[in-house]
Amino acid sequence: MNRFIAALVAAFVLVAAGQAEASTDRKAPVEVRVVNWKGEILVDRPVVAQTTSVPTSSKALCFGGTPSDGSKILAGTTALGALQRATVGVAELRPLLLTNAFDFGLGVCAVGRYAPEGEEWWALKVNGSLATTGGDSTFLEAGDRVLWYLDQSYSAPLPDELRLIAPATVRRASLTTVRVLAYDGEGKARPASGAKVFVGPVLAGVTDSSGRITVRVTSTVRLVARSAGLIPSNRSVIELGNQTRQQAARQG
Ligand code: B12
Repeated sequence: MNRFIAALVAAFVLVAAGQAEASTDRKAPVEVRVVNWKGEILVDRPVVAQTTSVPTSSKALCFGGTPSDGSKILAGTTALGALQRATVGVAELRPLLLTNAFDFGLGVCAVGRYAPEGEEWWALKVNGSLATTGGDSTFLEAGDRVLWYLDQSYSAPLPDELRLIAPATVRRASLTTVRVLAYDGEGKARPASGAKVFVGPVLAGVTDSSGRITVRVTSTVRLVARSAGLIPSNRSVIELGNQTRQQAARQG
């Protein structure tokens, strides 16, 4: 009997721990990038997205229909809510111009001063795949990677999206191998060979046929990968563990 109670208590503790972890996860950030077809990275930051209010506008006519001025509360963590929060404090990306003219959800016409002209349009990708629902009904999990991309033309296929994978920290100044992948619209990844990898503003070199390149890390650095005609990668930071500890020791 005692064993039965002990098992019951253990099971309860496990469930409670699982729930605590799940609720922590909900507060964990998603990664939001806003990029245009000229290759400008307008935002790349983690966001703790939660219930968010967004404006709608009678001037949001990019999809046609008859939108109206108002606002909508987006419950939970959505790709549109994440965009709204990621652009806080970035004057050129505010406000969002959103249409509510369609019963299946909100559409993004403009992100601040980035308003599509001609055949341009704002596309939404999550974890490399084109979303099949609008931003307000695309729900996110902790750690998801959201890309809002101002594409040059809806008549041409969307360019592949680069992703740079690097260790978050290295223990000492060293040569470090990073990898670059290219995702198509369906989220299928392939090695991105011939991609240029920049360490800060400096070109470190070009990836090999497996998408890899070795870079020298002597301090905390920020990397980005670019390739003509493709969507530039996330900005990836590699921290130098030693330096962080030394700095902490000096400050302490
Ligand atoms: C053409 C099209 C587009 C074009 C529209 C512009 C143009 N000049 O043609 C472009 C490429 C811009 C587009 C974009 C997107 N689209 Co679209 N699109 C369509 C498509 C294939 C045809 C629409 C159409 O012409 N209907 C005929 C006309 C006469 O009817 P209409 O009501 O006036 O059509 C308008 C609306 O559909 C509106 N529209 C189109 N897409 C979307 C998406 C959202 C979220 C909203 C609010 C409005 C909207 O634009 C149309 C014409 O201007 C439909 C699929 C379908 N067969 O309906 C998908 C469809 C409407 N799109 C869809 C989606 C998901 C998107 C994107 C979110 C994709 C993405 N991952 O980025 C984006 C919108 C992102 C944003 N900025 O908010 C979904 C919507 C599903 C849902 N329940 O949310 C559909 C149903 C496709 C699907 N997955 O099955 N789209």
